[in-house]
Amino acid sequence: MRGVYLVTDRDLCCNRSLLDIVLQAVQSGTAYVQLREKDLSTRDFVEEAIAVKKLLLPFHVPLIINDRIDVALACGADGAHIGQNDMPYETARRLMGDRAMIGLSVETWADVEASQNLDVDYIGVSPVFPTPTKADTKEAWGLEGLQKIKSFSRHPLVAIGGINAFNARTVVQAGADCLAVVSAVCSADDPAAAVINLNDIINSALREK
Ligand code: TZP
Ligand code: MG
Repeated sequence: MRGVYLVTDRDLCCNRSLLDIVLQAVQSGTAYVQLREKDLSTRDFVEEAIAVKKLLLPFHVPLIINDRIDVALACGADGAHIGQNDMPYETARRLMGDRAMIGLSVETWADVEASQNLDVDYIGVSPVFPTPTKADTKEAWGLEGLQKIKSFSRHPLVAIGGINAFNARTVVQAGADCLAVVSAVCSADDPAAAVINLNDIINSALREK
């Protein structure tokens, strides 16, 4: 895994259409899109997910659904992202099949250790920095925590939480394979330019490694 991983938040799109932000993001090189809806009805979530899947298809960008395996199956998503209180990994894998991409958030060292016994496709290091976007996070890992996970984990690392163009370079240097962002793209004046800039930072940090 590598690149910009967009996690959506309709409330942070500054009254712009979520689909339009996603389109701009993938046109500018976003590698993964995670649809994250905490308040939509199941019907509206499925409808939106089908529309986003259709939008992503020509770009070959995988669609990952947050929390909801039922929605992921209903829209033909490429994967799902689960947290520690969501459906257990084994159940999600059984329902979604071997080819699905399944990511798991790790919030504590015990989570990191437990994840090594699971064939997840990546772990989401959550949160790297404190962020106003998600209220109920545990203590931030910081760059030191991220480094420690990198040296221990067999899984690719998707870093999330407070990541932006100012700190992206240090997050890649600390071991993130992929940078997951919400506000840095959803709330950007120019979401397309934000993605291009983040990709430039990621690529130059990786070249120096
Ligand atoms: N999970 C951990 S932090 C977070 C999620 C969904 C929100 C990250 O948002 P932002 O705006 O990129 O800090
Ligand atoms: Mg969750």
